[in-house]
Amino acid sequence: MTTTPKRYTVTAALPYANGPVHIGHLAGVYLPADIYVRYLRLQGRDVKFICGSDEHGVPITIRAKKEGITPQQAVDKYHELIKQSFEDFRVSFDVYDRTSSQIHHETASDFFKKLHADGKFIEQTTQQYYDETAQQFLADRYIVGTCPKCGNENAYGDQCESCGTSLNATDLINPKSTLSGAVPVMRETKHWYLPLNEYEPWLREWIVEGHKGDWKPNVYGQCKSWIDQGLQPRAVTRDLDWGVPVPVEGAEGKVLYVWFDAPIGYISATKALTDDWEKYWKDEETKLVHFIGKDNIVFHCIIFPSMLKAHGDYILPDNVPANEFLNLEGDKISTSRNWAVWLHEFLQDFPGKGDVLRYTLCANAPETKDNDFTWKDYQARNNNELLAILGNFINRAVVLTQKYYEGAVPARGELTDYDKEVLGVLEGMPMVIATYIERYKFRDALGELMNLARLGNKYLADTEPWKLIKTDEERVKTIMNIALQISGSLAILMEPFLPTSADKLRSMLSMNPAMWTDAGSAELLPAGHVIGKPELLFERVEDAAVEAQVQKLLDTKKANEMANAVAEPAKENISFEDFSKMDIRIGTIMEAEKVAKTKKLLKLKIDTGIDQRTVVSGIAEFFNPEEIIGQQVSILVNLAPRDIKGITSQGMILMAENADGSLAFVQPGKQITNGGTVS
Ligand code: B3M
Ligand code: ZN
Repeated sequence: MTTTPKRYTVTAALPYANGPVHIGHLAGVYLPADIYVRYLRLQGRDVKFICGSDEHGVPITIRAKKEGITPQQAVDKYHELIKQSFEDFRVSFDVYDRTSSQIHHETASDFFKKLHADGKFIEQTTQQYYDETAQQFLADRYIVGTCPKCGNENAYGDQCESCGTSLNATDLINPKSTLSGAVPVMRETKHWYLPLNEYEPWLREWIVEGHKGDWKPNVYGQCKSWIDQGLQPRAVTRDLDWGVPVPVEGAEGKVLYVWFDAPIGYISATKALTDDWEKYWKDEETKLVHFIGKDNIVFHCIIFPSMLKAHGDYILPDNVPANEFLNLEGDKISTSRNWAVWLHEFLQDFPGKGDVLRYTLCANAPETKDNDFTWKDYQARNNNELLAILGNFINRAVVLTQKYYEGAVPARGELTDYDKEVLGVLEGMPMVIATYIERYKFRDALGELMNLARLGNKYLADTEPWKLIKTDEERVKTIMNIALQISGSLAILMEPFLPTSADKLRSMLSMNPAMWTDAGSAELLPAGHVIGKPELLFERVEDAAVEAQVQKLLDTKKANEMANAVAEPAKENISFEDFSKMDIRIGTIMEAEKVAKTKKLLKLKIDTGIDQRTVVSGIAEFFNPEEIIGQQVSILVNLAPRDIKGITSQGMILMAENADGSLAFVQPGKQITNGGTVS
């Protein structure tokens, strides 16, 4: 579409209601979508921003089982949590619905019925894994086994998370049901398939020919490779008891495949929003844009469009600007490993700082490749950019206006070449930023916004009104007028990116609601307009705050290591005679001191009941000498003496090693007389 479309339908992927949302979701999908929509609204375009919770499918049933609750209870809990996080981060959906709603069940059901009645499906009976203990067919995610590619023993029936290979359940070596642990058997089951192969020529024409150079290279490339590999019929039903029941005869116990019903959720949510929904889905003059993460590309570019095409009444997406993934401190974000910054937790730790996270995530968005979020970068973006550039400029402009003119915008006098140059850049800025946004280049758009703030800063630094005020009051009026026009434009142009700060700035400048095209004007804040009092837009992020977050992640890493620790295999058998050669006693530590010039060694004096003797032990990294005096320990007393750093060590203290490498004494469960034997 080259001309301005009549209206827009913008969707953001429906998050599974099986857990809270994290920074990866925000950076990849919801933030770019929100920036785009807020921008369109400022342009006065007719737009509906659609989202909701994806409440069906195996991810939900797995989660519910894990928490010991019903699927309905699980989706109720996470739907609310997710919805709240989006509100808190000011993601401005027109509707946030859910796929367990009545209206969605009807819409999805009707969609299936129409395709069924029109003969768009093929029916096929196949053999599928069945768990005889749990008495149910096993979805791919309910089967684990050894990955044929990399040997990972915990690969799922659809994918190995270790090497990333996508799998069929039948590829797994030694498959096991995660429901009961049973070895699954094969059973016959009937399903409905969408023959994607029949849509191949059309998909090739529509995407490979039609959207070349228009869709993002990562999206286009993935689609092309799917199509080039040849498409197969795809089952759109499942043997599962959670979801939209398959609305035809002979389908008892079967539901629609979650990837069949979920995208229809966009349509149902629009219905829930407005009676006028049809024009947002059926009028060719509507531009449909899907914001998603890269793992959803095939569903939004191949499968859903084929469904829409099969149905016949609907428009197709104009673009699917999918993003790559965001990593966290160098590691893949993972819900199961709790390796994430959860949105609701972020706001508990940084109340009112939603914009700072929005800024960091947009400035570092994974638009063309996977990117990494680090707390150091978060701090630097806040302190060196938001605070030092944007906040500083606004603060100077507002404070000086209050100081010199009691808040009234002064009139401009004669313009220098420099003034004209600055006003020229200002005038062009809305267009520059708009062009980037319309091409889904949100990082670049934000970069230009900051360039405008940089320009404002430089203009004040170069012209130094605070010095000039003593010698040339007239000139200062012009300078401050220009600085205020830049400030006003910033308030408008930053709204898509930093909505809360934009609200603050607009109220600081006492501005009326304005449109995108009002920005850039040299008359935005007319002479005589009275602005409000200065307020700080941003605050410094201190070292301690980000260090605490890094520590939280280190704790998570440690907890994961402990949870995943596998005990070493047992050593070879020994005889009782071998064992009884060891003379192990209980003794008490009498003295302890560090061995000079070493990191790990402590010199201990132990009362073994037999004697008092010296033992050198490599435990200094885990114990302070003062703290262990008086403690009872187990000591092997007949180990041949050894010289360690010039000290003769007589015996060895028994230690237990934790999965993280930390050490603990092997101690008696109650006080034992020194010299008591351990056997
Ligand atoms: N719930 C998958 C995901 O959250 C899925 C998206 C549905 S969009 C129609 O990645
Ligand atoms: Zn693998």
